Amino acid sequence: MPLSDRIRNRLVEFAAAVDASSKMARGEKPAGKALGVRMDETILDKLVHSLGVEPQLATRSDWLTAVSLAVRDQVIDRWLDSGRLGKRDGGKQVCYLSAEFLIGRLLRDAISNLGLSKSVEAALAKLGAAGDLPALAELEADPALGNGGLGRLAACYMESMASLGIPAYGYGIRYDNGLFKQRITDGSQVEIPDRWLAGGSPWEIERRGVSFKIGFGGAVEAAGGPASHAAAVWRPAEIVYAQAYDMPVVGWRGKRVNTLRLWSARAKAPLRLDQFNGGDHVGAMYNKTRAESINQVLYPSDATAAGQELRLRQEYFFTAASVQDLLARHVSTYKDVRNLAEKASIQLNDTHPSIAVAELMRLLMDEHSLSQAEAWAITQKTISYTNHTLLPEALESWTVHLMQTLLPRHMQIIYALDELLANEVKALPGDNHALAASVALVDRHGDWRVRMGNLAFAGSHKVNGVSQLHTDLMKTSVFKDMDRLFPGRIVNKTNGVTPRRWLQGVNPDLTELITSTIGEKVLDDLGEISKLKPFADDAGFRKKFIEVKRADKVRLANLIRERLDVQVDPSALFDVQIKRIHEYKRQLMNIVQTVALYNAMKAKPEANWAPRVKIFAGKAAPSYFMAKRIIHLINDVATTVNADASLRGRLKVAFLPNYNVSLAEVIIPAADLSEQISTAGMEASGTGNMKFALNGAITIGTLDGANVEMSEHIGLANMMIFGLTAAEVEEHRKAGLNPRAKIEASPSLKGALDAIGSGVFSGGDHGRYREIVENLYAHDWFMVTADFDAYEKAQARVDSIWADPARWAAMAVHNTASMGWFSSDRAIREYARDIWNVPA
Ligand code: 26Q
Repeated sequence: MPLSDRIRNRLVEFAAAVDASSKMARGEKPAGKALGVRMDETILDKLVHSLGVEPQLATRSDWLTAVSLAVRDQVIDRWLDSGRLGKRDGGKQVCYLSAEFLIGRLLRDAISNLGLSKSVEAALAKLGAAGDLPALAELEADPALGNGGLGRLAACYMESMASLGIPAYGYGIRYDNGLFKQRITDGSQVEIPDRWLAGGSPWEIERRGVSFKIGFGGAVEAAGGPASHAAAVWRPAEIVYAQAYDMPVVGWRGKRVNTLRLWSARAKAPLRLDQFNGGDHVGAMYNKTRAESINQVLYPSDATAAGQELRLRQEYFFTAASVQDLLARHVSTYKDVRNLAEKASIQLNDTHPSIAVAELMRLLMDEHSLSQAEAWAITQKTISYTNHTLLPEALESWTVHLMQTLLPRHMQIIYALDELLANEVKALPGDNHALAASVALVDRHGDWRVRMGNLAFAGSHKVNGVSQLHTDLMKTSVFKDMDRLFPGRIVNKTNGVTPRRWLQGVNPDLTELITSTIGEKVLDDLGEISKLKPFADDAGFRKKFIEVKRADKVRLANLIRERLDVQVDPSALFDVQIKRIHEYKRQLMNIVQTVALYNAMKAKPEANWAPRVKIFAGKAAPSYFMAKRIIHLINDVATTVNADASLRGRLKVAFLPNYNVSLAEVIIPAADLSEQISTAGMEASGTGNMKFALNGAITIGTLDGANVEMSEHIGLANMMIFGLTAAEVEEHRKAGLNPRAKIEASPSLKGALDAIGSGVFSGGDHGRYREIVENLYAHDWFMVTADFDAYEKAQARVDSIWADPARWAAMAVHNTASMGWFSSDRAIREYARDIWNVPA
């Protein structure tokens, strides 16, 4: 049969199949055998008719696009069904507003959640495509629309909401460039733009009909009317359009497909033709460039006034578009805004979207004529806020001057809310001057700033931390006074991770071993994984577990060889620290301990050293000097250590460049030891810690963030917990430290710092690490010196357990088996029950 006939037949078949699958999703039975969608024919159809490519001439990237489009068809059927279902049953929807979504590659996730793996693999084999599914999936760009844990959490939560059948929209910015691409040149980080959209993405759909006007600047006029209806007319000086792009979020077993809606900025008049024809070809496109600068990059540097303005423009741009979109959809269904809180929940992922509080107030008062009191009640019932960090430098605030210039109406509303708050404080008994100053939305010291954390807090009915310890600390530190004023508002929702991506997706062999041992139910309920616990004592099971780990380590060893030209032995202990580079995460303590180990090996070359590979990956914020120096140090140590033949390969150091979701997916399954060594009290939760343990790594860590709860589930005997507690860190800081005395008392630490400071790793350059070493002697805010000996002892304990492979394997199995509670499904059920009031 000629190709065109085959395709025509196939389209007829396909139409029937679409109808059938729609019926299935509606709970009706499909007619006949129509569900047998022929994947091979669809892929071929896409290749020829969507890409216009002869199959014989198709490149690997053409095949990838064709497969993605074929899978996308199946996604879209369920997507449309989910939309119809949502409209029909009138349930509540969740809007998750986040500056970051670290969604990772989408093809494999969609295929696996829809149960299409077998049919796609068979189709590719039949078509003789240029590569099998894993090879093609590797070519997909990784949308790095985020920088760390907060962004990845948003992606895990979107997936869990779809998997639990919760109608949800994720709202964010369609950054043209993801977080920068990291190159390592001469040991140092170099940032280059990450043009993830350059090849187009089959996973986004531009919604031409969904676009909102976003105003900036200008003036506010009173609208008249009674004082209780304090409406106003805002006449912005500048308008930018927010254009919607939708990406599907496919739930497990295709239960629901939700929408990730990302906004892209469009100028009102992108080309001034008169100016262009007048010869000013660049100036004619000024509006376009200015508007589109909004969605160029994530977290543009705020070192300049222009940078700060851009950041606030970004935040308002995506928040206003999202809130307007929600209201437009709500009003079109219910014709009234008064029941908004019964039909929608807005979750603020940190303070970046917290201007939503003022924007929702503005829309309810100025566009929908509600009184301030009515609007405030609805706003607080609708919004809730998640805090992800207590670091003072990450608490957002904008000067009143900037807010006034860019968002004059919002500034008015913030002052009005500030007054409401002040009145609530006044109503309390006693002298509350200090309380009033600390809960105020506007900090009246110095240059007068709007505190975005207080705005988010005041505008929410629930405010949550992301681990028990973090939540407790919120109540005693940043939000101590807010907690007094609004007791009960702060709740804990310990983070979780999606097992679909972080177990099934990254570790199909381990998944197969687990399901063949305890059954398939674990795929629908990670809680079932505890049934694996008895198998920690089963030598036969342990052997298989170790075989899977070994294969994952071989894969990582190959990647290290390809990327770094460094040979590592897959039977060595893989000791891994991958995360953003930050002083509080203490990569420095890890690399100093590595140097101490190196010194010890050199001093006693004949001792029985257990082979180790120290693996690092992570990006430093472009303006973070110390973090960049730490990257340089790790790479310098790697160069020296890896070239030292006297070690006989027993110590290797690898810094893998450009850490992102895809890299994490290869590294995590291959880890033996997971480094979670933050200064206690500083890591809000951590989520990498959960992914590692789930994949059978043992944690070396402090009692920080969710490590605390992990230790409760896993048991202290099966983790390497060390170091100061959060309370002890606080005491030490109050009492003042003597890091010099600590260093002098620890020959191992002193030796390592001497080596680093004297240029052993920097070709004799004494200056390169001066700041790092001097800072440890002088301040050591992050307690590297205070915790160093305890860390070294914990590492020695690691070595002694590693020396007994059966014991190590039993611990590893036990770790995997203890992670059921850390599923994002559990976390989302808690949000649904305690914050959103939606069924899950
Ligand atoms: C704020 C103001 C000015 C400039 C930047 C920022 C800013 C940007 C990003 C503040 C915070 C972030 C990101 C924070 C983040 O990723 N936090 C992580 O969130 C995870 C999910 O809850 C936790 O597991 C991690 O512990 C926490 O570090």
